[in-house]
Amino acid sequence: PIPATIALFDQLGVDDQLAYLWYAYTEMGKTITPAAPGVARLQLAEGLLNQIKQMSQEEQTQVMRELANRADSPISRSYGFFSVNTKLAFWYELGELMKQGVVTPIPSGYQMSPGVKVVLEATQKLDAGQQITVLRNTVVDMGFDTSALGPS
Ligand code: 45D
Repeated sequence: PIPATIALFDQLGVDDQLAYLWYAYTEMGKTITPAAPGVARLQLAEGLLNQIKQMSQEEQTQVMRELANRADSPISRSYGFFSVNTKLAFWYELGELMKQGVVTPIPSGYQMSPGVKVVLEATQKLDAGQQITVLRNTVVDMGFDTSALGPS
């Protein structure tokens, strides 16, 4: 069930992937204790989060799209160096910042696409540990992996 769920996620477009993460985050917010993402991990991501906080709303959305898109950008490269749990903690914190209104929220009136619904429902059928595995897999490949460039 885990690989199948990840395969469904991989078929989503960039905005649908972001929407999926958002709804997974709002669902999991009830089960993940705020302590879980770990203050230590967030320190590693703090520079990036601070840069994002200072951007315009359009730029914030753009950065999140670039991460999901694996685009080659400075922020995407920095993200690429994070460990998988730091990547999760980073997204978790972005979710918190969106809730606080510091980072631009999901557009009002947004309706999730059928594709997002399918992946969310598949995720909800998994147990908590499996859900985290799915989420690890969704965020690990985001950002730009400089090792893919090979030796220079
Ligand atoms: O449709 O350290 C647009 C543990 C327009 C423990 C949009 C853990 C179009 C160890 C504006 C683009 C393993 C528990 C949409 C950690 C459109 C540890 C916007 C795990 C929708 C860390 C979309 C922690 C946007 C876990 C802006 C499991 C979407 C953390 C933004 C999980 C989505 C965190 C965001 C998750 C989603 C965070 C910010 C799933 C955040 C998700």
